[in-house]
Amino acid sequence: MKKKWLALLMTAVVAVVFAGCGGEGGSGASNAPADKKEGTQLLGKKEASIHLKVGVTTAPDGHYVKGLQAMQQKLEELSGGTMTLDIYPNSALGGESDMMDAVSNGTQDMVLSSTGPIPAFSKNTANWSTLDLPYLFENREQAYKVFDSPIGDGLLAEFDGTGIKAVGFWENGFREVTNNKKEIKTPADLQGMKIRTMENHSHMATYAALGSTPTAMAWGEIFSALQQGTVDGQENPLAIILTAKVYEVQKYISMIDLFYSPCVLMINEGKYNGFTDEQKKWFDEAAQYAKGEQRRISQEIDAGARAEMESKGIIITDVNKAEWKETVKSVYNDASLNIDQDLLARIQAATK
Ligand code: EAX
Repeated sequence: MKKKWLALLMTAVVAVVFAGCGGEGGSGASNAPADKKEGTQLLGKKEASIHLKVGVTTAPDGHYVKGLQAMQQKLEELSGGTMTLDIYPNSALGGESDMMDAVSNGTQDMVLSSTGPIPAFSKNTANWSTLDLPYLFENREQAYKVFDSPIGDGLLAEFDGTGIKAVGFWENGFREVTNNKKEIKTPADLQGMKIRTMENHSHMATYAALGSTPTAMAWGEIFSALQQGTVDGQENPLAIILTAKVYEVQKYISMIDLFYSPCVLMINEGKYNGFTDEQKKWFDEAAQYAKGEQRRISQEIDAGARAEMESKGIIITDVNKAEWKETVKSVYNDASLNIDQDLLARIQAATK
């Protein structure tokens, strides 16, 4: 009899110990502090009365999420803990195109999206194809100068009436091309390669002009596509290639800096308009602060990414960008891209 009680007691002790560990789905998880991860979500303070659900396609330790965490913290500070962000990385809420639709119809509060799906989103945003032209910006300073100017404000205002309020331009970065076959030094090396691009006509036209076969798909599909050979390569900033661990399936990176890619913070228009004036002030201030933080974090990750990946055996190649610029300049005359020549002229004047 005594042994049976002892066995029952031991079982009870073991059950209590495991429950307290709070693993991903363990009973302890429900006791985890609200601002700790649950799955891959990065949830704001449970006590907040307003939780804004924001999705990204990027990894939890990437520059998109870290910028949103800076906004989450600042918003909690400014609002006295009454407002916060619940952050969903890794395409948990879908691809960028899906999430833009969800924010527009109000089934999702916010998204931080690259410009990939924007040109197709609404007739109001036809201008955005212009932003994704190759070699439009030589460096970050030129990009920030344009996006933080009345030119950028005018582009954000194009979303008015679409169900989305476009809040600000954050940073994705200069996009480099990767593949698993060989070093790419000149456009000729890309001939015949299938390259995954964003769902973006300017990017697709550019990779076609380089002699490759552009294949548009949502970011969440990239790993299976690379592993199945549906595509030979992809293109993204080093910060994405590093933090999404693309280098684990792509041996070669060529520093072509083909596009400067911003990303855009968006909130459902009705959700924002429903805030009190004070809540709008807190939200706007937190978003403005986080934009600077996110750009700084992007630069930090980018600065260390090359050395980190080269230390893992990745072959990173510098190219003669003049040759690449010459090869893709025809894209600027591609009538199918609906390029806004006036906007292009204003951007080029601002970056002189
Ligand atoms: O927005 O789809 C892409 O390649 C984007 O750069 C990525 O999802 C981050």
